[in-house]
Amino acid sequence: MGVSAVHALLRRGVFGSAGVRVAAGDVNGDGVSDIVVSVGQGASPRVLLYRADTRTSEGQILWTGPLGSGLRVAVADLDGDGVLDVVVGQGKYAQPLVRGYSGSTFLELAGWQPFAGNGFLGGVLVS
Ligand SMILES: [Ca+2]
Ligand SMILES: [Ca+2]
Repeated sequence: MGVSAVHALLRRGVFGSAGVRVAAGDVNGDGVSDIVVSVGQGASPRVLLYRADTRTSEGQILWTGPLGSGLRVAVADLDGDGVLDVVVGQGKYAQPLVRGYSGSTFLELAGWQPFAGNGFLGGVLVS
């Protein structure tokens, strides 16, 4: 799946009208960049991973957030294995959560709650 394929999904309205955030990087270690797309604030916040090796228009769902919160995405090597992982931050009006996922196994690698306990609902940016 390349950028043009994601663009085609956007044109078809697959992600609704809430807007999307995109991060790119090789998250399964095959040397080819993959694309992570999160749906912005709106009806169905979720994070989809489009790996280049699967060549499918159906992204792997990594996280579905609470209604209306929106999700932000980035890539970083969270476990130090030399392969980028997917990082997701929960947006405004929900608890500030950050989670990390393996792009190879799709399993959650890490999860933490910055600003816990102070009622902060301003959203978490990840980069
Ligand atoms: Ca890859
Ligand atoms: Ca890693």
